[in-house]
Amino acid sequence: MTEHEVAGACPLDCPDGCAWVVTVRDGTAVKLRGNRDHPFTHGTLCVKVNQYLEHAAAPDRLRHPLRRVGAKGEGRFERIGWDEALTEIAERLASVRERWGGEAIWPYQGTGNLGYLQGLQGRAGARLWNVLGASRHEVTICSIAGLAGTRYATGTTLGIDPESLAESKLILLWGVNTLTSGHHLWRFVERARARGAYVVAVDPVRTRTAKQADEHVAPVPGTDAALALGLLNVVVSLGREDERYLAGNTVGWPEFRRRILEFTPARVAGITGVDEAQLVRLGRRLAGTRPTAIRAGVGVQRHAGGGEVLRVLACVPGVTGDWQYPGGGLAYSTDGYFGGDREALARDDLLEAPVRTLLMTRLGEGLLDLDDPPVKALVVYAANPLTSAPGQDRIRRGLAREDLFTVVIDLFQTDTADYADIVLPATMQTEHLDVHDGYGHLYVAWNEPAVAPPGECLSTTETFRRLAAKMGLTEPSLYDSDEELAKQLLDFSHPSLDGITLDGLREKGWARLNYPRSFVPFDRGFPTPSGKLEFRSELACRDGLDPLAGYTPPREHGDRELARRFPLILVAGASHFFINTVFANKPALARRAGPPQVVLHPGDAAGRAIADGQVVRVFNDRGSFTALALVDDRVRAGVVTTTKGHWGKLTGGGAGINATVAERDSDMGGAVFHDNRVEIEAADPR
Ligand SMILES: Nc1nc2c(c(=O)[nH]1)N[C@H]1C(S)=C(S)[C@@H](COP(=O)(O)OP(=O)(O)OC[C@H]3O[C@@H](n4cnc5c(=O)[nH]c(N)nc54)[C@H](O)[C@@H]3O)O[C@H]1N2
Ligand SMILES: Nc1nc2c(c(=O)[nH]1)N[C@H]1C(S)=C(S)[C@@H](COP(=O)(O)OP(=O)(O)OC[C@H]3O[C@@H](n4cnc5c(=O)[nH]c(N)nc54)[C@H](O)[C@@H]3O)O[C@H]1N2
Ligand code: SF4
Ligand SMILES: [Mo]
Repeated sequence: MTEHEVAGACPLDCPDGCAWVVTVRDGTAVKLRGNRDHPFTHGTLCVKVNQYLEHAAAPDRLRHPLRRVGAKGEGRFERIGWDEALTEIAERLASVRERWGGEAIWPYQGTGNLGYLQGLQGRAGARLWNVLGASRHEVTICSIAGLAGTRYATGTTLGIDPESLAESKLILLWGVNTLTSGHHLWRFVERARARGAYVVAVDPVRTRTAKQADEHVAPVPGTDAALALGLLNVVVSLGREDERYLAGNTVGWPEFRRRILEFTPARVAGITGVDEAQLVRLGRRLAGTRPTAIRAGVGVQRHAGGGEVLRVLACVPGVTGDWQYPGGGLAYSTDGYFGGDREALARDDLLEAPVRTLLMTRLGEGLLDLDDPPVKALVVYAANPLTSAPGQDRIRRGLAREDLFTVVIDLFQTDTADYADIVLPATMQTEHLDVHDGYGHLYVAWNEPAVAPPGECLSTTETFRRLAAKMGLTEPSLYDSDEELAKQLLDFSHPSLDGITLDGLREKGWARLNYPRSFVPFDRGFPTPSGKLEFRSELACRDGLDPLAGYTPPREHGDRELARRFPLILVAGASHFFINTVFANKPALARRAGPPQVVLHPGDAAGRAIADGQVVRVFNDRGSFTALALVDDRVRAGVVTTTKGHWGKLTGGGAGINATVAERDSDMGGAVFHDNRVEIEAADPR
């Protein structure tokens, strides 16, 4: 018997970017645990990834290429060889390109793997798509409105090191369900608490996280910017703005101050539904507590005014002066602290001419409404858009198009894969090489392959190398090995990698990026055009937005006619047991998650004669899905909640939450998952 340990990292779309250690016995991975030495992972993974090895060995794992034999969506496939599969894909892509041009190909990459080589961070496959002149795919599904919003204010998407929350005295967990969606941060929250910090959860739902906070503030969805301006109103009324910081470090304060004064506590209570006394109390706490940190999640920016929310939240520490203290400021994303050379991987210089950009959240539109050229070939990888993207009914119609050639590269036969012409089996993280950072911490990780892939699974890099060869492409960089790619990415001359070596990283599995332990990101100014925090932004003005940070109401919330027909606002965040749609087919986790549920306030349930545990239909003009009613006051009247992730084909009926979500952008792009009015009725008992 031989046994050894291999260092790796979790590839999933999670801020925690855990470093792990795999125990391999006689060529089989037998144990997976969090890396104990890693300051953020700290020896633990999560309820989902604790089952990763079982998931990798699951009987329903894709192990061979498949060709569809039934109708699109029916799910009937036959096994074929790699050579046959790649020959067919190469021929179809070539003929689409010849007849319609490269832009008729849509490479639709999702968030299933965040790796720089195999996944999203390095835009795996981009070299091939650039050589073919395919449409550019923009990943608008997750966080981009918030990233754009912070950028107008601070000039960057980077905020504070989340670990510095340990030094905070007031922590506002704003639209983030930390204990479910990235629980490793909680240790730092608890550390701050042990030193007297006060923790507030701002969420329309009393989540697992809100229950553990010292206080829960529950605004009506989409009204957070008004809430933040209301809190600042209290700060300013008390004269507790940091005048010295404002004078030296910000632009547009007099105008922003006037705007803040418009958001009186009484008015804000009316907009947000938050009790005026609670708002004033929290405003006073904010006025008197330094440092205050805001940890914002993606939930706050999935509304018509979502970008503005993050813009205002980035302005709050400018008014209080918190940006100058360790443990003060805003943490939204750390993506970008790692100075790896992404461009060296994606090689956009290989594009012969500019191409159009297609948005991940507009798949229905792309498949149904687009011409010049229409999308004729769709290559979906590490994505399950039929379940995860807005406008499910339209996506389904688009995927069913007989003239569309669809390839799905995945680990499992997902809802989306049922519509593929060819399905290709991908490797999982223990089976391929990769490099990772995290969007909730400042570490880089190396993932060494630990075991051989099952069946005929191939890594994403290898799949694209073989496809390029089949297509007879001569661009040499299409054939770079994984190790060469890793070296191109890891440009050790970048200051963030100072002191890190390839051998060191590979040996230990992770390294802290070269930033001090406790640091203030903008102590030498902000990377805005003015070099200061911009309450007023010329760039925003140029982009057709309000030059001044402010409040944009959610679109469906305020629509009276819509409110009459669809009185309930639906928010659907992370499930504790799945990550997006990953693990929803894992029996042990699916059992723990239970069937899709929708939580209604007792008043809303009574008014509709809906009992706890009853099967209900959730619907609007766009579509419907069924779920079990859970009657509970964790939501206020008028707000209902469910979780994302369930596969339609496993939970009956085929439809999910995104059947009700509009294919519409927020103010700064990205989906409006929670700006969604619905009605609920008891499902037909027959
Ligand atoms: N277990 C698990 N972990 C995950 C994921 C998962 O699916 N499951 N998904 C991963 C991914 S892809 C991401 S992007 C992150 C996301 O992690 P989070 O940022 O935590 O995102 P969500 O759970 O989508 O939403 C967070 C909270 O926002 C609330 N919310 C909705 N609308 C509003 C609003 O208008 N205002 C306020 N204040 N709150 C609002 C929701 O009720 C929810 O509790 O988590 C990652 N981690
Ligand atoms: N209603 C509603 N919808 C939402 C959200 C919400 O809050 N509410 N959240 C949104 C968010 S935050 C996100 S990020 C998106 C996610 O949407 P998507 O990016 O479509 O992610 P998933 O649906 O999880 O699909 C990921 C797929 O990748 C596969 N996979 C994993 N690793 C690999 C690999 O190495 N190679 C290949 N080829 N495949 C792999 C998995 O098996 C899975 O099928 O969903 C969004 N959808
Ligand atoms: S999903 Fe998140 S918490 Fe779980 S192992 Fe992966 S990075 Fe860690
Ligand atoms: Mo996400």
